[in-house]
Amino acid sequence: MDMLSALQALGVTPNLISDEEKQQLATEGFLVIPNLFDQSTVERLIARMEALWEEEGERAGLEVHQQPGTRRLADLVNKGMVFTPVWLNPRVLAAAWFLIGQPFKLFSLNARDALPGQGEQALHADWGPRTENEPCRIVNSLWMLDEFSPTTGSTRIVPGSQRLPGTPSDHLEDIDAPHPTQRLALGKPGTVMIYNAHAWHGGTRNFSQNHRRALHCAYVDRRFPQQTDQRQYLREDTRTQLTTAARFLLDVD
Ligand SMILES: O=C(O)CCC(=O)C(=O)O
Repeated sequence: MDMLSALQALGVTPNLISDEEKQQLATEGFLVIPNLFDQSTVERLIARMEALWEEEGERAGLEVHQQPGTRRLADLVNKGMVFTPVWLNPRVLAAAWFLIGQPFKLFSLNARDALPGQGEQALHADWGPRTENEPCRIVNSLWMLDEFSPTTGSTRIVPGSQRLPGTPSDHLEDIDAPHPTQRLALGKPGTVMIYNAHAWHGGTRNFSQNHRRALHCAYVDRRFPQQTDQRQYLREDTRTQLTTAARFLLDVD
């Protein structure tokens, strides 16, 4: 199978992302889509994630990394078919295809919950130092499962920073400080922010007393390694439930 046939089989067409949305992705580096998934999906995803946090305890997130001030989960591809519509969402795949412009695959599917009073991160990209004019290698999508407001630990992102070479530290004195042009990804549960993950971004502090749970679903140019190597991690019971196109997206056959 090739990329175009896989995308076609998964219901992806270029017009799932409008010209205006493409323009925003190209210039600002991110796009916020409200109501991409409904309340019952939010509830089913949260129920499974909470069960996994309970079950995995101190090991939760270890396949990728743990982070003080947060609860994390990793390799969600193999932890419930409830997550399959997330990593196979046609609109997000259309945006990834538009931005990467090369055959791509799933990079990782993780969860992150910024705990009350914690969760702030330095500005960073989800890639190493960007070389001059390097094309987009990686696209991330952030699935909001709790409300993202200015006080609940929303993600900040610096529009246009996806075009800058190097790392945020090459340009900024203090990568922890608020950036003058940063924007907050805001939305109700069911909202998704898709972003060129070379753009500088980071979690902010959750000033509320509530959870701030999100899924991070990222895609990478096929020529680069996955964060979670599905040739190593794919479980047989997951494999048997996936179509050829879905397996192509995991790069497992
Ligand atoms: O969850 C968020 O707000 C962003 C998290 C993030 O960028 C990261 O963990 O690298």
